[in-house]
Amino acid sequence: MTKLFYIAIATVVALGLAVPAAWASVPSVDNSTVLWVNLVNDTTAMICPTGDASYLDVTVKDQFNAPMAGVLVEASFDGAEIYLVSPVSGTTDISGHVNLMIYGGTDNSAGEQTVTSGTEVTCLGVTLYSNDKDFLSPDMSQAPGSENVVEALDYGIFAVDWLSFEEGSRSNFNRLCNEAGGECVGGLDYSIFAAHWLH
Ligand SMILES: [Ca+2]
Ligand SMILES: [Ca+2]
Repeated sequence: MTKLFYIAIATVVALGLAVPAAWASVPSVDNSTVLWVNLVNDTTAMICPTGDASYLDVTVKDQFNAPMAGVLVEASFDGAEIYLVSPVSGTTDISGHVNLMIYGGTDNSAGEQTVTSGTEVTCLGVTLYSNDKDFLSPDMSQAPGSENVVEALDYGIFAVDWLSFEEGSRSNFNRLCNEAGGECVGGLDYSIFAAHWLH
Protein backbone atom coordinates (compact mmCIF):
# COMPACT_ATOMS: atom_id res chain seq x y z
CA MET A 1 0.00 0.00 0.00
CA THR A 2 2.76 2.42 0.96
CA LYS A 3 4.62 1.57 -2.23
CA LEU A 4 1.51 2.20 -4.33
CA PHE A 5 1.01 5.51 -2.52
CA TYR A 6 4.51 6.71 -3.40
CA ILE A 7 4.09 5.59 -7.00
CA ALA A 8 0.85 7.58 -7.16
CA ILE A 9 2.53 10.66 -5.66
CA ALA A 10 5.46 10.29 -8.05
CA THR A 11 3.08 10.05 -10.98
CA VAL A 12 1.17 13.15 -9.94
CA VAL A 13 4.38 15.11 -9.41
CA ALA A 14 5.72 13.98 -12.78
CA LEU A 15 2.49 14.91 -14.54
CA GLY A 16 2.22 18.11 -12.53
CA LEU A 17 5.58 19.23 -13.76
CA ALA A 18 5.19 18.00 -17.30
CA VAL A 19 1.63 19.05 -18.09
CA PRO A 20 1.97 22.86 -17.71
CA ALA A 21 5.17 22.89 -19.77
CA ALA A 22 3.59 20.86 -22.57
CA TRP A 23 0.40 22.95 -22.68
CA ALA A 24 1.87 26.44 -22.30
CA SER A 25 0.53 28.45 -25.21
CA VAL A 26 2.99 30.69 -27.05
CA PRO A 27 2.54 32.64 -30.31
CA SER A 28 3.71 30.68 -33.32
CA VAL A 29 5.26 32.57 -36.23
CA ASP A 30 4.32 29.71 -38.58
CA ASN A 31 0.66 29.56 -37.53
CA SER A 32 0.06 33.31 -37.12
CA THR A 33 -0.58 35.73 -39.98
CA VAL A 34 0.26 39.42 -40.42
CA LEU A 35 -1.18 41.06 -43.52
CA TRP A 36 -1.03 44.64 -44.77
CA VAL A 37 -4.42 45.98 -45.87
CA ASN A 38 -5.02 48.97 -48.18
CA LEU A 39 -1.43 49.19 -49.37
CA VAL A 40 -0.68 51.58 -52.23
CA ASN A 41 1.32 48.76 -53.84
CA ASP A 42 3.41 45.81 -52.63
CA THR A 43 6.25 48.01 -51.40
CA THR A 44 4.37 51.12 -50.27
CA ALA A 45 2.06 51.86 -47.34
CA MET A 46 0.11 55.04 -46.66
CA ILE A 47 -0.60 56.39 -43.18
CA CYS A 48 -2.90 59.19 -42.02
CA PRO A 49 -3.46 60.87 -38.62
CA THR A 50 -7.06 59.56 -38.56
CA GLY A 51 -5.99 56.00 -39.38
CA ASP A 52 -8.02 55.71 -42.58
CA ALA A 53 -5.26 54.30 -44.79
CA SER A 54 -3.02 51.21 -44.62
CA TYR A 55 -3.29 48.97 -41.56
CA LEU A 56 -2.19 45.57 -40.29
CA ASP A 57 -4.54 42.57 -40.09
CA VAL A 58 -3.12 40.17 -37.48
CA THR A 59 -4.24 36.71 -36.38
CA VAL A 60 -2.29 35.11 -33.52
CA LYS A 61 -2.26 31.33 -33.14
CA ASP A 62 -0.17 29.20 -30.84
CA GLN A 63 2.03 26.17 -31.51
CA PHE A 64 -1.08 23.95 -31.59
CA ASN A 65 -2.71 26.21 -34.22
CA ALA A 66 -5.25 27.38 -31.63
CA PRO A 67 -6.32 31.08 -31.68
CA MET A 68 -4.84 33.15 -28.85
CA ALA A 69 -7.56 35.43 -27.47
CA GLY A 70 -6.95 38.47 -25.28
CA VAL A 71 -3.27 38.92 -26.03
CA LEU A 72 -1.63 42.28 -26.74
CA VAL A 73 -0.17 42.76 -30.23
CA GLU A 74 2.09 45.74 -30.94
CA ALA A 75 3.60 47.24 -34.08
CA SER A 76 6.68 49.46 -34.08
CA PHE A 77 8.40 51.49 -36.80
CA ASP A 78 12.14 52.16 -36.79
CA GLY A 79 12.09 55.04 -39.27
CA ALA A 80 12.88 58.40 -37.64
CA GLU A 81 10.53 60.12 -40.11
CA ILE A 82 7.44 58.21 -38.92
CA TYR A 83 5.31 60.37 -36.57
CA LEU A 84 2.66 58.35 -34.75
CA VAL A 85 -0.33 59.95 -33.03
CA SER A 86 -0.50 57.01 -30.61
CA PRO A 87 1.17 53.63 -30.11
CA VAL A 88 0.03 51.00 -32.62
CA SER A 89 -1.37 48.12 -30.57
CA GLY A 90 -4.48 46.08 -29.91
CA THR A 91 -5.84 43.04 -28.11
CA THR A 92 -6.94 39.94 -30.00
CA ASP A 93 -10.58 38.80 -30.02
CA ILE A 94 -11.85 35.26 -29.43
CA SER A 95 -10.59 34.29 -32.90
CA GLY A 96 -7.10 35.56 -32.14
CA HIS A 97 -7.70 38.43 -34.55
CA VAL A 98 -6.96 42.15 -34.26
CA ASN A 99 -6.66 45.00 -36.75
CA LEU A 100 -3.82 47.37 -35.93
CA MET A 101 -4.86 50.78 -37.25
CA ILE A 102 -1.98 53.21 -37.80
CA TYR A 103 -2.63 56.81 -36.77
CA GLY A 104 0.23 58.99 -37.93
CA GLY A 105 2.10 60.89 -40.57
CA THR A 106 5.62 61.38 -41.89
CA ASP A 107 8.25 64.08 -41.86
CA ASN A 108 9.09 64.58 -45.52
CA SER A 109 10.83 67.92 -45.07
CA ALA A 110 14.28 66.51 -45.93
CA GLY A 111 13.62 65.99 -49.63
CA GLU A 112 11.10 64.98 -52.25
CA GLN A 113 11.78 61.23 -51.98
CA THR A 114 9.46 59.25 -49.76
CA VAL A 115 10.59 57.75 -46.45
CA THR A 116 11.43 54.10 -45.75
CA SER A 117 10.90 52.37 -42.41
CA GLY A 118 11.01 48.91 -40.95
CA THR A 119 7.81 47.57 -39.38
CA GLU A 120 7.93 44.99 -36.60
CA VAL A 121 4.87 43.23 -35.15
CA THR A 122 5.30 41.48 -31.80
CA CYS A 123 3.12 39.48 -29.40
CA LEU A 124 4.27 38.28 -25.96
CA GLY A 125 7.87 38.95 -26.96
CA VAL A 126 7.61 36.93 -30.19
CA THR A 127 8.29 38.78 -33.46
CA LEU A 128 5.51 37.77 -35.83
CA TYR A 129 6.52 40.06 -38.71
CA SER A 130 9.43 42.27 -39.71
CA ASN A 131 9.83 44.05 -43.04
CA ASP A 132 10.60 47.38 -44.73
CA LYS A 133 8.13 49.55 -46.61
CA ASP A 134 8.10 52.97 -48.22
CA PHE A 135 5.66 55.19 -46.34
CA LEU A 136 3.51 57.87 -47.91
CA SER A 137 1.28 60.26 -46.00
CA PRO A 138 -0.80 63.33 -46.81
CA ASP A 139 0.52 64.55 -43.42
CA MET A 140 4.03 65.30 -44.75
CA SER A 141 4.93 68.28 -42.57
CA GLN A 142 5.50 68.02 -38.83
CA ALA A 143 6.47 71.68 -38.47
CA PRO A 144 4.91 73.58 -35.51
CA GLY A 145 1.15 73.79 -36.04
CA SER A 146 1.18 70.99 -38.60
CA GLU A 147 2.04 68.04 -36.33
CA ASN A 148 -0.17 65.08 -37.17
CA VAL A 149 -2.75 67.08 -39.08
CA VAL A 150 -3.17 67.50 -42.83
CA GLU A 151 -3.31 71.27 -43.34
CA ALA A 152 -1.77 74.20 -45.19
CA LEU A 153 1.91 73.36 -44.66
CA ASP A 154 1.26 69.85 -46.03
CA TYR A 155 -0.52 71.38 -48.99
CA GLY A 156 2.51 73.64 -49.48
CA ILE A 157 4.74 70.57 -49.87
CA PHE A 158 2.26 68.99 -52.29
CA ALA A 159 2.17 72.21 -54.33
CA VAL A 160 5.98 72.21 -54.59
CA ASP A 161 5.84 68.64 -55.96
CA TRP A 162 2.92 69.32 -58.36
CA LEU A 163 3.62 67.95 -61.87
CA SER A 164 6.90 66.39 -60.69
CA PHE A 165 8.37 63.64 -62.86
CA GLU A 166 9.88 61.97 -59.77
CA GLU A 167 8.35 58.49 -59.51
CA GLY A 168 9.49 58.13 -55.87
CA SER A 169 8.01 61.49 -54.88
CA ARG A 170 6.44 61.89 -51.43
CA SER A 171 3.41 63.36 -53.24
CA ASN A 172 3.00 60.53 -55.76
CA PHE A 173 0.25 59.04 -53.57
CA ASN A 174 -1.02 56.52 -56.12
CA ARG A 175 2.52 55.50 -57.17
CA LEU A 176 1.50 55.99 -60.80
CA CYS A 177 3.01 58.27 -63.42
CA ASN A 178 2.01 59.32 -66.93
CA GLU A 179 -1.27 60.64 -65.65
CA ALA A 180 -1.48 63.29 -68.35
CA GLY A 181 1.82 64.41 -69.80
CA GLY A 182 4.17 61.93 -68.14
CA GLU A 183 4.21 63.54 -64.72
CA CYS A 184 4.02 61.50 -61.51
CA VAL A 185 2.24 64.02 -59.28
CA GLY A 186 -1.07 64.99 -60.83
CA GLY A 187 -4.81 65.19 -60.43
CA LEU A 188 -5.33 61.69 -59.04
CA ASP A 189 -2.75 62.36 -56.33
CA TYR A 190 -4.50 65.64 -55.54
CA SER A 191 -7.78 63.74 -55.15
CA ILE A 192 -6.14 61.46 -52.58
CA PHE A 193 -4.63 64.43 -50.74
CA ALA A 194 -7.97 66.24 -50.72
CA ALA A 195 -9.72 63.16 -49.30
CA HIS A 196 -7.48 63.43 -46.22
CA TRP A 197 -7.70 67.22 -45.85
CA LEU A 198 -7.83 68.31 -42.17
CA HIS A 199 -7.41 64.70 -40.99
CA1 LIG B 1 1.05 68.12 -41.13
CA1 LIG C 1 0.67 59.84 -59.35
